[in-house]
Order: sequence, then C-alpha cells, then structure tokens
Amino acid sequence: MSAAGCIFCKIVAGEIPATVVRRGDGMLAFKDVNPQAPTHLLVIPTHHVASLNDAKDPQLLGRLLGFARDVARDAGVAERGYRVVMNTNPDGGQTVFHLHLHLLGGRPMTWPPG
Ligand code: DGP
Repeated sequence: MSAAGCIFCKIVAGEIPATVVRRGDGMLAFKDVNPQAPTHLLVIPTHHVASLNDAKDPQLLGRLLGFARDVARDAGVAERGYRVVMNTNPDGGQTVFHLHLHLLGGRPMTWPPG
C-alpha cells in the first residue's frame, strides 16, 4: 500500500524517476539523489512503512538487511566494506518517512558519525 505524498512510494510506482539498481522480494534499491559517498544507495520495502518504529514485522527487517547485503555485493563494495544506516525520526536525521537503509561505500567511513 502506498501512502499519499510519500516520495519513495512514488519512486516504487515509477511516478518519480530514480536509478534503480535492484528490485525483487518486495524490496527496491536505488541511488540516493544526494550521495554522501561514491556508492550511496537507498534500500526500501516497496510497501509503505514510515520508520523503524513502525516496522512491526521482524522478518521484513531481516529481508531488508539481506537485500542490502546483496546490493553491496553487486555494487562491488562488499569486500572492502560498507556501512548501512537507518535514520529514525528527527533526532536520528530521518527526512523521508518511508523506511529505508542507506548503503554507503567506496571510501573509508569515519566514526563517530555526526
Ligand atoms: P533520510 O534523511 O535518512 O530520511 O534520507 C533520505 C534520503 O533520501 C536522502 O539522503 C536524500 C534521499 N532522497 C530524497 N528525495 C529523493 C528522491 O526524490 N530521489 C532519490 N533518489 N533520493 C531522494
């Protein structure tokens, strides 16, 4: 089910263009419009879930993470390494309220994050 006005639901529906790199198993991965690393992909469930706080199905979260791992392999960053991030709500830096993982790679990551 899509949520009215949700940007990522519109990407799933093809109403907003995006560079899709992988689709299947109720998941979609596409390039972030504002990349923070040489590889910066977003991995989302195709049905609308607003945030991690709203994700009631642990299997969905497991599939999302496994999908991101496969995307990292296909993007060629698995061996050197990568980071997955899920920003949640305002203090977590979430700006798009459709559950998503950021997959960042292609450069060394620093810690702590800002
Ligand atoms: P977050 O701040 O964690 O909610 O991340 C939202 C990300 O979504 C942010 O890195 C920018 C990206 N983004 C926002 N709008 C669009 C869009 O229309 N297309 C694509 N590809 N990415 C978008």
